[in-house]
Amino acid sequence: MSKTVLITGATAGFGRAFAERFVRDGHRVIATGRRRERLHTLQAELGDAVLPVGLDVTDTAAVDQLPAALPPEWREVDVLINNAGLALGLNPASAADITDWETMIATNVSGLVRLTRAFLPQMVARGVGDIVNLGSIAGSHPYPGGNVYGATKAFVLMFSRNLRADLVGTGVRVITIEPGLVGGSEFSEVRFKGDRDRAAKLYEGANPLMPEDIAEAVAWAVAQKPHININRIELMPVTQAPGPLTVKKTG
Ligand code: NDP
Ligand code: 8X3
Repeated sequence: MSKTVLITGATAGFGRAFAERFVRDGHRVIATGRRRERLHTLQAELGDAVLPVGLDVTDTAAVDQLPAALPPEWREVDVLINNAGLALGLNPASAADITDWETMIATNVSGLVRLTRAFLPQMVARGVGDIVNLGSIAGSHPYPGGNVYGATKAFVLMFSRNLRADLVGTGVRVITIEPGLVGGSEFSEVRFKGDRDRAAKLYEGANPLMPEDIAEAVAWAVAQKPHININRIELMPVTQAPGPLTVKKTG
């Protein structure tokens, strides 16, 4: 059955791969993001199954008004993919840029929460719907410089788990996807403020996951029978594993 899938951050990386995958699987996609020209290119490539909608998830009024602003035939969103997000900087907390922290919280936490709140009522009323939230391994595995980024993703995980507690019995499902190192997106270029060489070095020889791999996981989770909720998927490349605890000896 064809579903209507709303994706935040569909202009690059995972979001774009999700759009391609869901359209290929016969679904309709509301593709959102700030870079509107990219959304129109996506529609030109994928056809009328894509509705491009410019949206900054930190624009609270635009998010609140979005459900009613959609064309009537696109308003029943079956799958909301809260994907828009970013890491800014990798400095230790004492040297981090406070505005970077605020931007990550506004996007990864407040934006995601607000989108969810905007679309949940119609899902609960219809007794069906999927909220797919993009967490990260950074939400459960701390690393130097991960400070606020990791904390926003820990929020995403616990918010998702609490949503499950609220939504039990409604038919609405909540799925958290927690990827590790994934190449082929703009994530590190954004984190390193446009330093493409530094970003590229991170993936060199690492055989990272790719956005299509994350799309495969999301498509699989959403395609499960209605009585199955895939709570969490944590996935990493085979080349990645958690590190040991550190002890800095003083003498
Ligand atoms: P990209 O940088 O390639 O894509 C991020 C997307 O988010 C872009 O489409 C961007 O669109 C959008 N976005 C950013 N800020 C806003 C905003 N204020 N309003 C609306 N859209 C916004 O990153 P990825 O595809 O790699 O990351 C997608 C998600 O996955 C993020 O939440 C990230 O934290 C998470 N993740 C990424 C991993 C990785 O290694 N790549 C691993 C684990 C999780 P635009 O600028 O046009 O608005
Ligand atoms: C992105 C993965 O390890 O760079 O969420 O934080 S990591």
